[in-house]
Amino acid sequence: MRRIVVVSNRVMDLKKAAQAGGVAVAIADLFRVRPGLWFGWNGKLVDTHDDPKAPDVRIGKAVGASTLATLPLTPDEHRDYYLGYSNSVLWPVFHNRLDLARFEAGFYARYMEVNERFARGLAALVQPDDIIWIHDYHLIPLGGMLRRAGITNPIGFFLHIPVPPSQAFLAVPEHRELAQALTAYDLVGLQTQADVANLIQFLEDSVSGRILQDGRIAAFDHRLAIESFPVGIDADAFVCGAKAIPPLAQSTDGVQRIIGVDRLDYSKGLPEKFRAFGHFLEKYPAYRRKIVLSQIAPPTRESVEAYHDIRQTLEALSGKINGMFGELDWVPIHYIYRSAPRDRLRDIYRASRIGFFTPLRDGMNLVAKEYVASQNPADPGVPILSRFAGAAEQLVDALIVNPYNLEETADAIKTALDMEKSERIERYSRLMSVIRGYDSAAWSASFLVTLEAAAKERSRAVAPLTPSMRASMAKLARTPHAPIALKLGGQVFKRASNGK
Ligand code: GDG
Repeated sequence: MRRIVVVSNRVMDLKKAAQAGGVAVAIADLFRVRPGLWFGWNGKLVDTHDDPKAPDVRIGKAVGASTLATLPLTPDEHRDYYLGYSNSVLWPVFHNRLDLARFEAGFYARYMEVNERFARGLAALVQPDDIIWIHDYHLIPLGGMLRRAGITNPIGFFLHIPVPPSQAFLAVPEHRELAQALTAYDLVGLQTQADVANLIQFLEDSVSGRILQDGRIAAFDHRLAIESFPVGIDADAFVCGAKAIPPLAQSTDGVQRIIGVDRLDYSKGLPEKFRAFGHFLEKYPAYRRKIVLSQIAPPTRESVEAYHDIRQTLEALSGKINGMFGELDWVPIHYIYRSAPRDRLRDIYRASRIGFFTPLRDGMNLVAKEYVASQNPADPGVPILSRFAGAAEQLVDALIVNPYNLEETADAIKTALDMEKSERIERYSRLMSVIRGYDSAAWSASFLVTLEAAAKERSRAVAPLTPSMRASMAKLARTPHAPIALKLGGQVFKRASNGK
């Protein structure tokens, strides 16, 4: 079996990754079934690199058939590459918040420098048969840099965050360089089909990319495949059947819980969520004392300026709503400014009648999928989901809302609370079939098989698809909820439609 080289900004201990949530879990799971190398920043800062040109890579102890290879950053690199270009330029622009982007001199140069360091370190570790899978916006230029270092292996890139409309992307001063960097990959994977459309439009506008007959994009002298692979979860890790859960502290008979779990990020729409909940209490007074909103909001990127005000805004809003509607024995909003243990999250999801996930923009939103998977099949809760979360493309049986529309969001809370059990069960079953049909294992497997096929296509003149790849592609075509038809090696592999 070919070794998978996963590259991401942050690398963590494989045991800790399984507890961390999000995509770290999927990577840890992938390494359980395939030999792998995980390469990236170890989270440490060093004053200087001994040799500014040397990559400074540390090889960790192998766990099973997998190894971690990490490097530290200097404080300057962390400031300009991570907090600067990655999180003060690309993150806000990709979440369509040009107003929060800080196009500062020096950020991009350091972003390129760190990517060069990653490329030098990784190129020395790549073996001829490896498949290289690079993750996220911190590392867009890395694939092209590896190519220039002579690496001919399949190289794929997956973007976890949304692709903005072309006009917003074009505002980034280095948009041509980023476009060219993206075209160096064999495959670019995105969360949704809307993202695919945005990226193709951007490549047309930025570097005159053209769509070829086989669906790939040609730009410069490269051809790349761009497809959507919606990130899934390990559903079984959340399912607990009909098992009763221990009661939550503060749970009172007759009081229903609405749960929100979001990093404290401006993209997650937390002030809008609190306002919509306040509006619900005002508009539907009969529900007061019968409902609480528990919002878990772990802090994130606190040293980035754009994040400074969110905490204060939320504290003020929750204080205002609690002051306005609360009683001596009922507090409407429980706002928790720290993270909860992963096994506890499942119980909290399950004990909540509504899952409230209303980001203003989100690549996917795994929390919405985790919430559904944790429900009691015999008496499930209802997810309310923003139409601007990538998950809305798949989870069409959630109550889909526009988070900017307080009226609509407040009404969705009422609809969810009033929903008959039979309808809740029907919606839950359809949602679960989507979540199980394309879980985290299907996500990584479909990305990797598509990447291998796309890389073969690059050198098709000399190497046709192998029988085992052909079999994998045919299997992928039968996977429900994996969108888009593939046309590779002169053959069409049409995937099953979304089952709707
Ligand atoms: C990015 C994209 C995309 C959250 N709070 C706690 C906790 N979590 C875990 C959740 C979930 C993960 O973190 C969060 O994933 P999301 O998808 O909701 O959001 P981002 O962190 O913004 O992730 C996003 C994702 O990448 C994957 O591609 O979906 O759009 O922005 O697994 O459970 N885990 C624990 N305590 C918490 O308080 N233990």
